[in-house]
Amino acid sequence: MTLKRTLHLAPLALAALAALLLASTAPAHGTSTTTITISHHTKGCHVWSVASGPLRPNLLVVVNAGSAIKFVNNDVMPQKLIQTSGPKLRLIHAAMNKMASTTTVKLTRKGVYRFTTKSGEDYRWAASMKTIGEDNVLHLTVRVK
Ligand SMILES: [Cu+2]
Repeated sequence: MTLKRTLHLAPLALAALAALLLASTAPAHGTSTTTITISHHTKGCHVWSVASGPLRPNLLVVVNAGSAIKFVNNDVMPQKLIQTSGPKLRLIHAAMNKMASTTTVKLTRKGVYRFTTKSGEDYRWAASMKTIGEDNVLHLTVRVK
């Protein structure tokens, strides 16, 4: 009974959700969402990149206050986002422990924020993947102006 009702309402709910998503992604006053993706790399095991830009262990991003950064973990192991300095943030879902896990950080206060990640063990299906050299420690500096 409940299931039938839910299914019947699904198209409406989807439309409402789509409208919400559109509203929340519209930039206001120069704020935006920057996507930073962690990916697997043979040399150094993992790197990250801003908006599909160059793959590096160290990144610098400058954004306006009120902007957000969305992290996507496409590495073959869990990556936990850790803030090491800057105005204190409450990180939600910081442990990105599945393929394509994400966490979004909203930066409302001006300042310089620094982040790193703590890597976990390779996912079982990726255990045979070989890497060259020491594993990178990822560092990100975000300047919010
Ligand atoms: Cu890795």
